[in-house]
Amino acid sequence: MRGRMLALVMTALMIGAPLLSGCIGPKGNDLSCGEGTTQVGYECVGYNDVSFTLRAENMAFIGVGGAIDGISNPDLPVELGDRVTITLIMSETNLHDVNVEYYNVATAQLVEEGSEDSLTFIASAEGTYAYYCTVPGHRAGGMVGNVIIGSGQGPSNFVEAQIGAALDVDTDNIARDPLDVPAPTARTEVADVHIYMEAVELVAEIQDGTTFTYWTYNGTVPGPMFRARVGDTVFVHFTNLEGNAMHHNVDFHAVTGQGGGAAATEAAPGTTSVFSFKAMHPGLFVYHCATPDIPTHISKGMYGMILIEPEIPLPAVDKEVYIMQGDIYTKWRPGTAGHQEFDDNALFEENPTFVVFNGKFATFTGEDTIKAEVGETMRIYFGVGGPNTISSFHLIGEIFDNVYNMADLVSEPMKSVQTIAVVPGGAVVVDVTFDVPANYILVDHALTRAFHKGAVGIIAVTGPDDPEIINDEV
Ligand SMILES: [Cu+2]
Repeated sequence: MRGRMLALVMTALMIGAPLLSGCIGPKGNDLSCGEGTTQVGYECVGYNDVSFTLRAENMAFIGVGGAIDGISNPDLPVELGDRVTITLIMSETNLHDVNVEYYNVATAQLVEEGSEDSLTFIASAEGTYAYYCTVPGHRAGGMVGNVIIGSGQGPSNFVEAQIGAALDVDTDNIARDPLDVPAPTARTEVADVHIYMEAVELVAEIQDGTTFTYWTYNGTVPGPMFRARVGDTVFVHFTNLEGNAMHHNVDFHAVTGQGGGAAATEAAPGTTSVFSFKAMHPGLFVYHCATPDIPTHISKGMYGMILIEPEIPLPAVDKEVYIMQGDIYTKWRPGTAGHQEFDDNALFEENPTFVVFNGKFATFTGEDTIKAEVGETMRIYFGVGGPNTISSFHLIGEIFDNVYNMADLVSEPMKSVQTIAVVPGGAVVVDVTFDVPANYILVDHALTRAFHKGAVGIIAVTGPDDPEIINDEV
C-alpha cells in the first residue's frame, strides 16, 4: 500500500485565500490536517506506517526482519509522507543510539544488552538522510546508514546545525600544569613503582567561551607524567569512574606484552583493574586509551607519558616541563562560542579543527605562560598523543642544544637542532639554555596549526640583555 499520496489539494486554496488564516499559516506550517494525514509541503497527505528494526553490535547497525534482515547498515527506503519508525535493539552491552539528524529525532542512549527504544518521524521531504549513532566516534567507526525517501534526490544537504550554548564546566583548566613533572628517581637499584590512574569524563573550556566534553586520565590533558627506572616493576591501578558513559583502558608504549596493557586494563564504568609490567627499555613513552573508537578516545584527551630513566640518567637541568600535542575534531572552527561537539566526519577525513598543547587552544599564553630565567637550562619532555597529526616541534627564537631524538635516551643526543619531527604515539626530549630575555614561542611549525588551530605557547624568559647575542639598537 505504498505510493498513494492522498493529496487533499489544499495548496491552491492556500495560495488563493491567504486570509483564511487560523487553519492555514503563512508558510503552511500550522496547517491542520485530518486524522491519518500529515502535512507535506503545502499539502495534507495520508501516510502509511513503515517500521524498521536495527540491532547495534560491533560498531554497526544490523537489519532485523524483512528485506534488510542481516544486512549491515542497510538502506531504509520509504515513500514521501510515510510515518517512519526505527527501533534500535542492543545486541551487546555498550553505549549506542540512532538518530536521524535531518528530522531531529533520536532514540535514548542504550547500554544494556537487550534494551531497545524507537524514534518516529514523518518523511516529509524527498532525499537521502543519514541515520547514525551519536556516541562520539561511533559514526566514524561505522555506525551509519541512509534513510532514502522517495527518489532519494532532494534537499539532503541541509543547513548546518547551530552550535548550542556553552555548558557548565567541571574544571577551571583542562590543561595539565607543564611544570608538574615528578622528580628523578635518583635510584641505582630497581624497585616496585605503583601508579594510579582514573578515567575521568568532564566538561571544560577548550578556549575562552567555548566548552568541550573531554575524556581524560585524572582530569587533565595530558594525563599525569609518571617516572620509573629501567628494570623497575610498574603496578598500574586503573579505575574507570562510576558515572562515566564509556569503557576505557590504557595502552602503554613502555609495556612488552598484549596491547601494552589495554586488555588487562579494559574497564567498564565503576570498575578497577591492576596489572604490572617490567620496564625493559629506557625512554619517554606515550600511553593512551585503546578502547574503540580508539582515535576518538585519544582525540578527546586520553593520553600521557611515562619516563623510564636509563641506568645512566640524563644530566640534571634547572627546570623540567611536560607538554603533549593533540588534534581535536569539532563541528565548528575555533572562536565559535558555545559547546563544541565532536565531529566524526572531520575525524575520518583527518581534518582537525583544533591542534593543541596540553588539550587547550593557545594553552601557555596570558597568565598560563611558562616562565624561566636567563641562564637556566630547560628540559622539555614533548610527546604527541595525536591521534593523527605529526608535530614539527619548534621554539621560535631559540635552538635546541640537545635533542634526544625519538626519545632515545641511551644514544648521544643530536646537537643544535631548529625543528624536530615528533610522530603520533612518539616523543622527544630536548634541552634548551636561555641566553637572553625574550618571549620564546613554542609552535608546531606547520603554522596554520599554531596560529589558527591553537598549537602555540610562550616561554617568557626574564633576565639581563646580552647585546653581543642580539642587539636591536645597532
Ligand atoms: Cu577511553
